Amino acid sequence: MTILFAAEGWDPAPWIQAFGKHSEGRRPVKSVGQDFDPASIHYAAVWKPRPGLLASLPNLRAIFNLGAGVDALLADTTLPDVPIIRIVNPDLTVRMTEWIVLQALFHLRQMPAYQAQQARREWRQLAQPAAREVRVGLMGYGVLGRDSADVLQRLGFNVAVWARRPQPEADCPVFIGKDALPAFLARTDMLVVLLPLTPDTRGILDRRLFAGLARDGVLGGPVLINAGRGLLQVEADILAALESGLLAGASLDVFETEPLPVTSPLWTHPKIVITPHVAADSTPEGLAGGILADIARFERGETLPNEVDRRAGY
Ligand code: NDP
Ligand code: OXD
Repeated sequence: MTILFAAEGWDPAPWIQAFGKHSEGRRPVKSVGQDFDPASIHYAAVWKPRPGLLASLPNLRAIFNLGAGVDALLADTTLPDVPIIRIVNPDLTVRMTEWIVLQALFHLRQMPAYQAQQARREWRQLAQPAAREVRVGLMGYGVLGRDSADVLQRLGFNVAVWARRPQPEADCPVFIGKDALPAFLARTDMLVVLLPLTPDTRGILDRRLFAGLARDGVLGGPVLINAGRGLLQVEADILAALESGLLAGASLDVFETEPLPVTSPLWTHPKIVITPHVAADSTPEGLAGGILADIARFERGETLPNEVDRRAGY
């Protein structure tokens, strides 16, 4: 019951070591590039594997995606019909919440303006709105969104969420589906995006959406924080919105093209904070034990909680 590790551009050594450690050497692991018999592979732990690779494994039983987002994996039209399990892990969730909270506080506490003042050696105290005065609108209330919403609420932010289906457990206002989007946007000063990339969400962060955001907030204009996927956003529209004042600032971890090309005007825009798709990393130590535990459950015939719904695309 061998695992194949296939993650383009990642060093396989720490992953093989982590799988070895957590299975006490009982679960053989091969990586792409090593010699292996395709028929010996029963599980694959992958990140953006070469299209066609998984279809070439005749005895594959399940695919473990080494990230929370499965858009790149589902783009492989030859994927075999076996369960796809995506990463849901406290380690990754906490890292994402750290990044979201960091960006929310950065904009709340006017850090872009203070950084510009520092560069000019200018001592000027700006207005300091309270978190409770800021209406956060969180698009995507899944594993990551729920944790971010929880911590933002504890910091005092006035949080509402937008999702596809009803969220009976939510302890904040919930807006469901396209029909509710205008009302959700109209009460949003800080738009936090933790959506997956699907045919329904591609390009959703565009000029029309920005025009629907609240214009009467305490931040001097709406702020966009996107850690979902780059293809959710139309970057030309973000730049135009920042120029016209439709947006007052943005924090972006994900981009239409990654790595972000050196020629992109986003790099030097004074109102944009850029990080290179690092909001929440997958580490071997953080993930290998969970994958092995899932494989054990799968082999006992139990259903796995984080199976991807291929039709919904996430
Ligand atoms: P989940 O699948 O748990 O949650 C997705 C959420 O998005 C759900 O609330 C879902 O609604 C909502 N959603 C999906 N489609 C729509 C739609 N058409 N309209 C409204 N809401 C929609 O995902 P996670 O929280 O685990 O992860 C979210 C995304 O974060 C990943 O897909 C990935 O792209 C990104 N990510 C980015 C990382 C980074 O480092 N930048 C790291 C990890 C993840 P419902 O609840 O109704 O199903
Ligand atoms: C993920 C990512 O989906 O790293 O986990 O973006």
